[in-house]
Amino acid sequence: MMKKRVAVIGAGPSGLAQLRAFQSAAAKGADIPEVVCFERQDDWGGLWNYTWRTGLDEYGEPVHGSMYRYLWSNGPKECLEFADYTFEEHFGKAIASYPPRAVLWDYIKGRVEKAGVRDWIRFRTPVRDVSYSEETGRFTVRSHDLVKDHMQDEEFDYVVVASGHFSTPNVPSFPGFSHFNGRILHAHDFRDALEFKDKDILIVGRSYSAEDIGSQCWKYGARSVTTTYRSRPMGFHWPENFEERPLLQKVQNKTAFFADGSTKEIDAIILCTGYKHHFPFLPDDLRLVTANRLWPLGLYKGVVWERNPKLFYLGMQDQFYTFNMFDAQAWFARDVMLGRIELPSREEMEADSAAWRAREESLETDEDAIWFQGDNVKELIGLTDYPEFDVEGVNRTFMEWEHHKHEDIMGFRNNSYASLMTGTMSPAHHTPWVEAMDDSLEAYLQTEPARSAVA
Ligand code: FAD
Ligand code: NA7
Repeated sequence: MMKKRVAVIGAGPSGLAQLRAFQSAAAKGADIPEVVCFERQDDWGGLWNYTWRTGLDEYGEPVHGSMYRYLWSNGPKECLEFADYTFEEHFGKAIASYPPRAVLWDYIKGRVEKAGVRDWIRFRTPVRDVSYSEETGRFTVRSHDLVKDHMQDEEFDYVVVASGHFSTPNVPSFPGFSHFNGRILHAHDFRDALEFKDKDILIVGRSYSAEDIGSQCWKYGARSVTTTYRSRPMGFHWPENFEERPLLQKVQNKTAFFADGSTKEIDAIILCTGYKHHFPFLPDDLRLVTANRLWPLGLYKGVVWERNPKLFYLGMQDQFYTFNMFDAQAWFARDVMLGRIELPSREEMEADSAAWRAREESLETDEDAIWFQGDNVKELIGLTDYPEFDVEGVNRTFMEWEHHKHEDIMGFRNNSYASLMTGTMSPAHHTPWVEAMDDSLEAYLQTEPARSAVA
């Protein structure tokens, strides 16, 4: 019999979880399909693979990266730790709880380097089109080797979409934007807070990007940060030159007008208005259409495309949980593909999803949302051989994180938590976050603060 073939689209944390899931089954003696992972960028790690580029890349492809310099984890690393590859294993010691981007990228890479799956990935090869044939029961995947500038069609038995959903910006416009005398950009194109030093900046939005980019600009010396919300304020205890205002109505020259009648002079506007699920390579009947929410409809257990259960999506939910949730999903998808897990009928899958959706709609607080996502992760892990871990302990760590943010928004990253995988308490970081300007891996891992080269 011909070996089955699996296409994985994207080599970010989700796609890499899928590769690791198959490799770990093979290491335990399972006969696994041929796995081909297509990746548009020239390296792995998805959003964690930082690029200075914005707009189009050197091949004319949309730049995937939305991460920026000096980005530090916005949640405790203890909540995203892989159960099969701990931080202590990777770094050879316990490290502090809110690592900068380069440290997390290194950790993500460490597991897949150890697994030896880099050969499964075709870098610089975006997927252009996926179609399914009822006749053959297989998918045709069209990919574009950018380096050779060559398009190729190949057949696969399964397709796993792991292309991320924080890359195609949602970009509203406001009256007066086309005549504004300053820079307007979306968070997707934000790279370096120093650009806004000594400037009065306006941030549109009230979610993670607004909070973190606002905090970054403040940390790196913006004169003032004003955020504007359409639903409700973030409500943290902001420093003096950081404030929240109701929704922006218009800008005129350099003046911003808000819904409460107030105005503010501003130099630049950063739209932290979220992202769109964007799958230009998928036809209507295979394409997930959803807002950024905890339970998109159409995905059994959050993973299997109910309308064609040979198609899987990883990481498509709004995320409290990240890396270990992608693992839970990838192990589940793997076991469906290996025939270890039998799927119920489409009606039963839809009914199961409808029940999750009903619960999602009843969630009131972030705490409820965290328990909800935790329950999904726990259920998935129970169905596969992914190492069991204390999901409720992770939920509780998220609760502490929320509490620490409300206590001190510019200081929450100075806290430490215990690993739920090893039980080890993480050390405090050597430098408070507001003073830690060097975000390199080397600076983070040293045990003492760096001595300044200049007196
Ligand atoms: P991505 O990381 O987006 O990776 C998707 C990959 O698919 C990319 O490499 C891309 O090039 C590739 N791809 C896309 N389309 C194609 C195609 N057509 N063909 C081939 N390849 C394709 N999470 C945390 O846990 N902690 C944080 O601190 C944190 N901070 C964040 C900060 C920002 C600014 C953003 C945007 C997100 C942050 N996240 C954070 C959440 C982030 O979504 C996850 O950590 C994680 O990167 C998601 O992994 P993914 O593999 O699903 O998607
Ligand atoms: P999110 O979490 O999807 O949030 C999008 C925000 O944008 C949210 O506050 C929205 O307001 C706001 N928004 C969207 N459209 C508008 C308009 N037209 N006017 C005003 N405000 C608007 O995206 P983020 O980028 O913050 O976070 C994504 C990921 O990046 C996240 O996982 C992090 O880890 C990093 P609302 O709240 O609906 O009032």
